[in-house]
Amino acid sequence: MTKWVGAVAVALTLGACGGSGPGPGESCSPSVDECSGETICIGGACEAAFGRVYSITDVQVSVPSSDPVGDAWDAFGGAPDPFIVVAVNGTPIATSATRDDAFGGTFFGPYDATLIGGGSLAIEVWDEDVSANDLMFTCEGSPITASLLRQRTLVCNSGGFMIQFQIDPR
Ligand SMILES: [Ca+2]
Ligand SMILES: [Ca+2]
Repeated sequence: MTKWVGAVAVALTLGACGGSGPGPGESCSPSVDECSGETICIGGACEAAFGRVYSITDVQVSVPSSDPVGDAWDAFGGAPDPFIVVAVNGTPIATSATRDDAFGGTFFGPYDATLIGGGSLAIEVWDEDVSANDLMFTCEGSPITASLLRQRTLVCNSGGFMIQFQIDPR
């Protein structure tokens, strides 16, 4: 099965970049997080972004009506049966329930992930099959950076595949 790997695309929600935002311990707003470096806005102050737990919620998935080769996802023209796997640094840490016969849906979570500097975060979308499950696509930040985490909402979108999810420091 073809594995499509997309980069995490940054949603265009940050204000003007290039200035130096607040640094460690300085005040900030999580709604427009302009913390700088490896910090993220938590409780009104810029805190270390890594070595902490993030909660992933509201994972919205959609997949195209056929696989990358143009075939139906399931035998006899059937729709896929998607579930997601959250992986940190290449290790699966959470698996969702499966949605039967659906070209997408929302996986609410929360899925908790402890992120480290230079580490990776991936959300894989699988099609549950009778024999072997098919990996449909992967949305990955490798590395997952503080600037991505400050967005709070991350999106991968390519070739008819889409994942959008919320990620917040706990
Ligand atoms: Ca299938
Ligand atoms: Ca099916």
